[in-house]
Amino acid sequence: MYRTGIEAPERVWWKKVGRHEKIWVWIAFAWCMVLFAMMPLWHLRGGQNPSGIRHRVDPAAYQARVLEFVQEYQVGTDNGLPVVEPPPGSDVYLQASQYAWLPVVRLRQGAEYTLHLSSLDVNHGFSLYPLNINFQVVPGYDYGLRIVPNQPGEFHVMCNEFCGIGHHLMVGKIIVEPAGAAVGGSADGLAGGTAGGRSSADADGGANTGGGR
Ligand SMILES: [Cu+2]
Repeated sequence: MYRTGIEAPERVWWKKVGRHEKIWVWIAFAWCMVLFAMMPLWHLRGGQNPSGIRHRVDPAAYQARVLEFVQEYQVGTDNGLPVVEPPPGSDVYLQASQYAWLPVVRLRQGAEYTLHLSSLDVNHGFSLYPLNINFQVVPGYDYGLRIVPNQPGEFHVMCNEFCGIGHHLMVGKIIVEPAGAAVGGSADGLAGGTAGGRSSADADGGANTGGGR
């Protein structure tokens, strides 16, 4: 017998979707909706948004502000870099450029500061070793993070965004004085052995662990 295209096929000629497959489709759909809802939820309730202010800034103006900050509060030098000790509650200006963090900052445990971060040239990444802190440093933008240092010690500021040939050398320093220690004094003695050979090894470690973004 011949069949032609004019004859209609049987009414239900396809195989119906199985019950289990339907269940899986609904589970997958429900999970997609959960993830979809999590995006705004993370933004609003995740506690991961920057804590402070952010606005546009001209890199030259930012550099000038950093120099002003250094002149106002410099207390010494550390391997040729100015060491700056601003009073509690003040604005702290940290400048990223190829391939240095400027200045070295000395803070007080338990005091609140607004830590400003900006770059003069390309994107850099602020990560505080050995803590798990990570922040983008973008030219043209001033990010002011409200911070309260809660543990004393010397912390290395690593660049974790590949920024050029000298990226691995880009190591800065933040010193946190324990609460109750005497304020002021020279920072020359603080350079010690940490700013030389060891810090470049730290920079390699920081670049490897932080560069995966
Ligand atoms: Cu870098």
